[in-house]
Amino acid sequence: MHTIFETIKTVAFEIDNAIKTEDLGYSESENSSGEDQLKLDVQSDLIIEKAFAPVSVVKNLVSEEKEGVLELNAEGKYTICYDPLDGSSLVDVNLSVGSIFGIYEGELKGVNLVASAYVVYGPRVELVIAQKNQKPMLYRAINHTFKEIGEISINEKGKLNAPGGTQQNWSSIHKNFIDGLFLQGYRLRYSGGMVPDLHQILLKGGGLFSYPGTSDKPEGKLRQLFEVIPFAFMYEQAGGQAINDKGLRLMELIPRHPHDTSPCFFGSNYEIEAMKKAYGI
Ligand code: FDP
Repeated sequence: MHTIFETIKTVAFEIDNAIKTEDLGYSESENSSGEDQLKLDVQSDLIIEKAFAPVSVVKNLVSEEKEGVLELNAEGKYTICYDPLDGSSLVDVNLSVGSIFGIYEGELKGVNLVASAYVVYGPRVELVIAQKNQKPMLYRAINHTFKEIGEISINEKGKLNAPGGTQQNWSSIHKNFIDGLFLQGYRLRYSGGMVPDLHQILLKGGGLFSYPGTSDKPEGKLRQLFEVIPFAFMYEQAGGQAINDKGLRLMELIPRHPHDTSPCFFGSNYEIEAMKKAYGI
């Protein structure tokens, strides 16, 4: 596992360098979810693929940018599911973006995730690694080395509210719930980048990030293997909760296809309990 984390540190610097120096145009291909691929997405994907190819414990790679599974080492133990550059459309307006990694052992489902990590490319580059029975650890890039900053713990109740999805397509239950949080004094914090938005809630002590099922996207937008399950693990390890709209722990999701999505709610205990009440689950 140590080699995997060290490789993530290396790719973080390479992707950060690509963000700061490369062309921001669109490539000629679409990704598996039918979105136009930015050149930076494709490049970040290649950086990760190249870096993991010689890592013998890695059996397979599954990328948000690719259809299917890429086999690396038949004898390897882990499959890494990753989103190389999440929120990449925010690069051209100079907002923060990120990379997300879920490390699975065995079949690709929530309960088989053994560790997760994400990198935030913002004014600073930060990395968070979560492992079993430990609080997530925050690292910050200083002089081209990741320095350990400290463990991340989420409070029982926070102050921030990050509601995803197009509001006109929300259910009335969801709208009432989100409005109710604002009426209690919660502040809106939503950039449109899942990594910085969830990172902010974790580091500011708590709150809620939601991406519900909507009338146009009943299964939500965020992908289970690359986005939802890795962050669910982070939030649970930090002392928070992560569930879907039926009250199922996101860690119990079993994707049928690598690109399956799920409605998702990540937060402190108070906000998740309030959500369960509002949804009647
Ligand atoms: P993006 O499409 O820019 O890659 O991964 C999907 C994602 O970004 C998340 O990072 C982000 O939280 C979400 O989509 C934003 O979606 P909405 O604009 O629909 O709120």
